[in-house]
Amino acid sequence: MRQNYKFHFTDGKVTGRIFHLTSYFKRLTSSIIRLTSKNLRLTSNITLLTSYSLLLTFLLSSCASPQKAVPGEKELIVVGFSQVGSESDWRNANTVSMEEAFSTENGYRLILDDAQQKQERQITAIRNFINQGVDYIVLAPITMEGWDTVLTEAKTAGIPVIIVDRMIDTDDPDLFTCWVGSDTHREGSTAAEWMEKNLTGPLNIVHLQGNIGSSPQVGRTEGLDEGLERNADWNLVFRASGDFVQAKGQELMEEVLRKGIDFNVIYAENDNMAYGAIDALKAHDIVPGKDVTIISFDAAHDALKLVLAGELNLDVECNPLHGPRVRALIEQLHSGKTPEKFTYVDEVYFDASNLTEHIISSRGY
Ligand code: GYE
Repeated sequence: MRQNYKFHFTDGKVTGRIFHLTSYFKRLTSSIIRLTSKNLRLTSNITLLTSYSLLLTFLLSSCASPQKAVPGEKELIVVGFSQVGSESDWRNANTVSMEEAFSTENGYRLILDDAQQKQERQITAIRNFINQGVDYIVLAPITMEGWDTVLTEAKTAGIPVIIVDRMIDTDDPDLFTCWVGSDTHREGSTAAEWMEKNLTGPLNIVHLQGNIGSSPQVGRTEGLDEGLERNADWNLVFRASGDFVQAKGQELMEEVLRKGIDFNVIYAENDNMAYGAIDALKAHDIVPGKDVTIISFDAAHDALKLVLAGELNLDVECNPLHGPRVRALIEQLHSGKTPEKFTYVDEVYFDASNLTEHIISSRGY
């Protein structure tokens, strides 16, 4: 098109043949035509320039953000996941599950942020996800309180938020789209009911708590507290937080032993703190599972082996394999459906009466 214009209007013969007028008019006409011709050339040059810059912009943008799909390629769904940290085996299994579920092969780009056990870092991570314009935000909240401001920002930006694993406490349920995780209060009640059925009092209980204010800590502590209320011969002899961390569980148990506290039950709010407590007991020639009843939560492979070995008496399941569950929720949202607001994972418990090698090897964590 551009070349045709050029040819037509710069051809003097065409101009001469059309206009047989006085020389004045001829000059006037040819000036007009020259002007028109210049304009058209200018226009065509602008068109050329625009095309070049469009091409350049396209090339530059495809270099700067390789994650963007090229025409014909399926666009990746971008998910920003704010993870609590790596405090336990449970947490690490959870991270792997999320990474596997949100792989590139599955059509996702996962931006994983490890908050290293700090709520401020989770809040910063969420703000970064908002600035990056991710498609979905997934949050495993370290504690229950303190999310309203940042989740309002996500809502204003129109980004759906899926809460996973732990629960948040908010007056506005519209601040998140949906939640999936465990009923940790139920887990605590399961443990307390098991103690009522299987142990004879008096019970002197050492209670190792998870990080204070997290929903698994709150739920599992409530379950025990209700058991304490129901049973006059249960005594709480020590209670402190080991933040779900093995080394801290061990330190707390050493403190109990150093102080000479009399106890016959350890209620550890996760497997890693139970491992730490068991190490401390063994170092003092106390036989775990026999001299002391040990109760734990999570039911990871290593802990279940301890149940089979008789060193751990009860392990209440808490399933960390949330990746496929969160992905299923996002798939529903992506196809315009409204998922259930709350999805609770079914969980069981393991003790010497129901556990086998086969069960351990068939489990995914
Ligand atoms: O029990 C513990 C982890 O939030 C349910 O966090 C999870 C808990 C789990 O560190 O091991």
